[in-house]
Amino acid sequence: MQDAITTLIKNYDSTGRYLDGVAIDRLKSYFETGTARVQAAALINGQAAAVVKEAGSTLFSDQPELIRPGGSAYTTRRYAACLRDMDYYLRYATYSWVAGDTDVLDERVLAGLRETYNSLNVAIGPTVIGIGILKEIVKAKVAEAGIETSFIDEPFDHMIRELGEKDI
Ligand SMILES: CCC1=C(C)/C(=C/C2=NC(=C\c3[nH]c(/C=C4\NC(=O)[C@H](C)[C@H]4CC)c(C)c3CCC(=O)O)/C(CCC(=O)O)=C2C)NC1=O
Repeated sequence: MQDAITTLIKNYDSTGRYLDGVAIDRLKSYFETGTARVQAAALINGQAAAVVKEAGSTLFSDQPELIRPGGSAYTTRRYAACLRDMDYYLRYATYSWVAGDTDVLDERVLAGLRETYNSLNVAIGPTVIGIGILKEIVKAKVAEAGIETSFIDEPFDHMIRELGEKDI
């Protein structure tokens, strides 16, 4: 698993270069947002269950066919699995803020996920929409707490991009 610093050092080391201006600027901006990243993670950790619940309600009221017979989240087992997945997306997004890198998402969340969803007939389009809903709820809460939000979108956008690449 990589973070902002190990990714950068690996990149420079592989070509035997000293850190240059570009590298220093990147490190500076990571350190400058460091406290805010940790504060945002702590804020969301404290209300993760409520965030997931709200995101689920919004998703199912926007896309009611999901919870009707034949829908991707129909039956309490599938409904619960969907909310659990939303909780995974949220928790790993907080790790990614702290790491300043999306590698943790590739490694722990996205690897093999499309194949799993396809084999279980879980709808990918609505999942992508659900991740977008999580992003908006989280961003509003972080902004409301007076914490900088510049880094909030990155992990959600990464998951949306990677998961939504094909057949939405
Ligand atoms: C930490 C990394 C990680 C992820 C991401 C993960 C996802 C994940 N979601 C699953 C199932 C599922 N995921 C969903 C999700 C949804 N259904 C919908 O209609 C919505 C669109 C969506 C919620 C937004 C559903 C319904 C299932 C159950 C499918 C089934 O077994 O029938 C499964 C199959 C095994 C299981 O049910 O536990 C995995 C592996 N597991 C992991 O360990």
